Amino acid sequence: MSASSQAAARRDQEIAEYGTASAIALLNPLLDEARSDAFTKQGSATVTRETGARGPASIDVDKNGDGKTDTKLTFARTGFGNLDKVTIDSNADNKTDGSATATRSLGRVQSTAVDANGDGKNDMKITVNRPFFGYPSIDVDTNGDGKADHKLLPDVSFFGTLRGLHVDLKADGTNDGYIKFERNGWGNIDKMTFRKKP
Ligand SMILES: [Ca+2]
Ligand SMILES: [Ca+2]
Ligand SMILES: [Ca+2]
Ligand SMILES: [Ca+2]
Repeated sequence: MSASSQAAARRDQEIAEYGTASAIALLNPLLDEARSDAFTKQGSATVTRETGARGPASIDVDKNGDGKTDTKLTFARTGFGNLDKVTIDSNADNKTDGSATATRSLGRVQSTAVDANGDGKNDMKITVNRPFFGYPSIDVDTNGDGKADHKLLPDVSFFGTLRGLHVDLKADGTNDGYIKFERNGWGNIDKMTFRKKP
């Protein structure tokens, strides 16, 4: 693989995996905030990775910015390192409440079916859109009609690095929130912070 196609593969994986995690864990607080129309404290999510791995092993989400974890996501991978399943502990009591199962093609995540409350019914489908030109984005369908109700759009730097995701809460073309990625010295995503407004 050339350096530029390696960078593109990395960006694709980051958008797919951190976008999926963001949709599961971060969209709700942003939606709540949009509904209440009151600006509360900024939330954040802390990423843990296995040594040498690019994608997350687990993500601890502090939805309201009070320093306490509210939701935990744990990522299971195939032997090839591809995302397989996400376990959701929605109230951080170390008991599983739901899960999300990824569908892949050629190792890349295409979509993820989310059963957020563990009742066996899917509550949300997260799809990675890969246009012919431009960067991948994330569609979130919460009512099973095949149309996106929320969208996450990549914010890519001039040099091609993924800086974060714009959140279009109503999928109406207006960005209502922003999820910022913070990276460590090796360029891996360590932390995500989210706020209302683009
Ligand atoms: Ca909290
Ligand atoms: Ca739980
Ligand atoms: Ca469900
Ligand atoms: Ca829909």
